[in-house]
Amino acid sequence: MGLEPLRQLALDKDVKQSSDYASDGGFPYGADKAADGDRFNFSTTSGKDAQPWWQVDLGSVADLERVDVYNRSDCCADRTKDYYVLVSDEPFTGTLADQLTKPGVWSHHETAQAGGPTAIPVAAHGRYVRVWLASEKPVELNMSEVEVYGRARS
Ligand SMILES: [Ca+2]
Repeated sequence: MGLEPLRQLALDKDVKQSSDYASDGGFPYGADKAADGDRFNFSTTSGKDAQPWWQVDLGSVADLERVDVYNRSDCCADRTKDYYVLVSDEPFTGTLADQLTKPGVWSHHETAQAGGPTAIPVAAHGRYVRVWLASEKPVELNMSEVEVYGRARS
């Protein structure tokens, strides 16, 4: 039995974010914009919540190797810094602090501003991947894409 191939598992999967940025003329900055394969659009939270987050449900548990976080590239990249990437088999519940002490939750803290991309090595299995800003002050979380590389379990 060989290894399953390494794939980008987040594309077009179920996503959500802690809040949505309201704008005139429709809603162009939904959570789906960070998992649609287009690095020129972006997702944005409302800017009114502290510790905003974005997450993807991969649909099933996979063995993960890397998460690539692509920051928004046209503006406002300084918002996406000092963040955690979390991986879990189970849905996330509670606060960021709760998750960081919860058994079975893998986490990585990245202090630097996200790049294009920032590649985060992951050594964990999981179904849910969340990017969570640590900021206690309300701020927008904006990202152009989050790519999750791993191997499906056969
Ligand atoms: Ca995108």
